[in-house]
Amino acid sequence: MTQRVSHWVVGLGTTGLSVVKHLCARGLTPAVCDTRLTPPGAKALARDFPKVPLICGDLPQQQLSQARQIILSPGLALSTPAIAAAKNAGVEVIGDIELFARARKPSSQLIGITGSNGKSTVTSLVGEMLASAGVKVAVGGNIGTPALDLLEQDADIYVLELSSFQLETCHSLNCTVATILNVSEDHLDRYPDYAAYLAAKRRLYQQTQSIVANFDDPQTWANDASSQVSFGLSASADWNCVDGQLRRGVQVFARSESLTMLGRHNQANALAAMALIEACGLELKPSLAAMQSYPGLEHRCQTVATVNGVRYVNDSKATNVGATLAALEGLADIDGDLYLILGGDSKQADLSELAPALSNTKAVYAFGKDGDKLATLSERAKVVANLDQAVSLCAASAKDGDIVLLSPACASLDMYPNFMARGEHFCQLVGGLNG
Ligand code: UMA
Ligand code: ADP
Repeated sequence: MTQRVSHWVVGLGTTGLSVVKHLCARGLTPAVCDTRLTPPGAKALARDFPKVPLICGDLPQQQLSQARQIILSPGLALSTPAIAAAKNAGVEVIGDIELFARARKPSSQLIGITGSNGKSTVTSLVGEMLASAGVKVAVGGNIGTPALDLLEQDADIYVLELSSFQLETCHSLNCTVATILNVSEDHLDRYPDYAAYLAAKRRLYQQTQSIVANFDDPQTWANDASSQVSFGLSASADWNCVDGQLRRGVQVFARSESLTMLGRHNQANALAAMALIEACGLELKPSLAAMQSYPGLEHRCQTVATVNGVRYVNDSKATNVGATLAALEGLADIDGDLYLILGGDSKQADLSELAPALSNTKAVYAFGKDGDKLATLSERAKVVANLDQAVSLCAASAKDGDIVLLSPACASLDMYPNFMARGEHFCQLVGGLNG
């Protein structure tokens, strides 16, 4: 490629493809590069955008440094040498979310949702609640549909799930309301330290008109806490849960037992969703039935089956310690014994916070890359070869009234393509047990 290219799209996954589509629709012809030899979007690019060149393997550092703009996919860090060099040379480096912010119609409202856990649940819950109230709503971002693809829908409100990676490369979102649901250790394989991860999340608050914060997690508070609306499980939060009632101040909106979603953390998620909708200036009443009947998303604390009286729960999306702690807390009151399956890649997290919670379990089975580390957390923990062995050992010991919980506290990528595949494997193994 001899001609100087003004726009480079770096990364050709779902984000990269959506960026190419967006730029081409505006009459630009970008070039694309990806460090992977066969990036997932390569076939679609050749089919739909045959004039867009693609370089795979080493990033073309010299050409990137001569670009006008680089649109970086979230899977690649800003510190990637070729990207850092281009930035130092004065090239604008942004992500797909920044492009979305610049292109959305000014009259639309935007709800931005980040946090270590609960993002997808709250994002889809808010989407369902708004849709049931007749609002034209589009839901996407880190949850799956790339933000730029949402522009094809004529929405009045956009609801975006935003990862810390996406927040690193945007600065002009201008959300109507934004929330950081909670922050606990995650992605420490990508950040130099926890402070850097938290700082990436907090960038969201510089790009919003109003803030919904978690009363129980000061890391999520606005710099000027008097300007925020809070949600939390204590009476002191603006949106609170007292005596089994979900309330705004003392006004009751629903009973917590009316929620289909299980666990205390999902009560907090419902409060956050109501606070976000209120901040858009909308009545909540038309959305409450949808909130109550919302079943939650697959692979998040989901009962898969009950076999011989033993309940099997799939929480494969628990890819960090905070999510597994929430699941264990949610199941703390069961009458029977709890068997826990942990395992995968901890992403260099400090796992020690899990240790006290393991005292409530009957047995813990750990597998995968960090199986050995996980097994040192409790005397009840044993290393096993894989999920198959973990499920069969649980099934051999568990009795009527017990629970077997897959809540790995780790990413799945050491053994599975993604957390969905891990959760489906668990469902399959449970399906194969003799009832
Ligand atoms: N990669 C390379 N070389 C490249 C580009 C990417 O090796 O040149 C690798 C990355 O390190 C990563 C993988 O390829 O492991 C995917 O990266 P990507 O940027 O191509 O990802 P997309 O397919 O565009 O998907 C991204 C989000 N993925 C990530 O941030 C890693 C998706 O979130 C998101 O749904 C999608 O954009 C649409 O917005 C997934 C995710 O795992 C669910 N997110 C992380 C999380 O939730 O913990 C942040
Ligand atoms: P995210 O998109 O942030 O990963 P999800 O809604 O997909 O969040 O849930 C991921 C994991 O976190 C699941 O194991 C789920 O049970 C758990 N979880 C959901 N909401 C919360 C919360 N508010 N606090 C802690 N854990 C949560």
